[in-house]
Amino acid sequence: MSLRSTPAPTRIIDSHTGGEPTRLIVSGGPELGGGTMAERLARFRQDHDHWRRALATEPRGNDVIVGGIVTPPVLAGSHCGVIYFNNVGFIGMCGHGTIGLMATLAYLGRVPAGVHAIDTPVGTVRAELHADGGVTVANVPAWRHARQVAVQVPGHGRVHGDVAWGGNWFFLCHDHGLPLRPADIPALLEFSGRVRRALVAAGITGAGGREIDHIELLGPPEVAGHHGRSFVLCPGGAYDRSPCGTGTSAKLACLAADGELAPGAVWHQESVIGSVFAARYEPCDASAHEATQGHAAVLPFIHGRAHVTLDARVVFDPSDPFAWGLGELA
Ligand code: PYC
Repeated sequence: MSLRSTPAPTRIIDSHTGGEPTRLIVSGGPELGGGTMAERLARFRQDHDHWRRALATEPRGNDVIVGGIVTPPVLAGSHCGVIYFNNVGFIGMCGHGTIGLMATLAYLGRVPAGVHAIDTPVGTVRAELHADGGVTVANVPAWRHARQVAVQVPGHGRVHGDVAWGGNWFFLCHDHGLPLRPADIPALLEFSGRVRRALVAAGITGAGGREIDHIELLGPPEVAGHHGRSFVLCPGGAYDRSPCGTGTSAKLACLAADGELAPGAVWHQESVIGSVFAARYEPCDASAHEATQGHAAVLPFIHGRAHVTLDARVVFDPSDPFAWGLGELA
């Protein structure tokens, strides 16, 4: 175990989007340098992972938090960049986190209402801050990679799911047979964990062999007028309290591919705790189709609302053996 020197003052702002927390470093934090967002992410992962552990693992953080660092923009015209992380690593995009980012930037007085471009390691997204505090994220293009892939889940039997990209890789499963209610969350965590391990064991991946690190169980909505409900298992073993922005984007791609939702039609997606995103899509142009290896892609729009819950300075006590997270001991 090594105690690190005390870093420059670091300010974090927490928010939640439909119950799912986001913790953003808005000043201080690791120095990631310039280059593309992918290069900054590589530097973060290689040289500054202790910052991720300090903020997103115990004792300061927990398994549910999605952390992020706000960086200078890469593209001319973008407002900023952001790199998202969690208790086990980094994620490409985060829909609820980007809604939280806009609420945080508004709280700081850094953005007026309007559309702002945000650079991420998987592409530039556009987030519109509305006058009422709501946010609509125009995500990276989403597409379905494979339809109704069968996987044998130990202790459960065979289930099927679509493999789709919505800024992260998802396995979207309907025929799980489980109710998606808060009382069932322990069983849903257990089952979705088994699905994830079964996909790895069966060698089922996203495009280019990328690991499918989010499992999305789908079912009917609880509220009249809504269209679907989901339970999403995140990479670190926690479930998403929000309907999951990237997961809803993946769902839109599947609906579009099956001809079950027209461009512009609104889909209300409930989370397992009942929070809601309003989602729609536009078809993507031909260049996006090339990037998706020939699969038709859609441009998802995810609307939700975040609330700031904490504005704090991070303290690193030099005598605290766990100042950089429990993982420092590993
Ligand atoms: O909203 O995209 C999302 C997300 C990913 C992981 C947790 N939330």
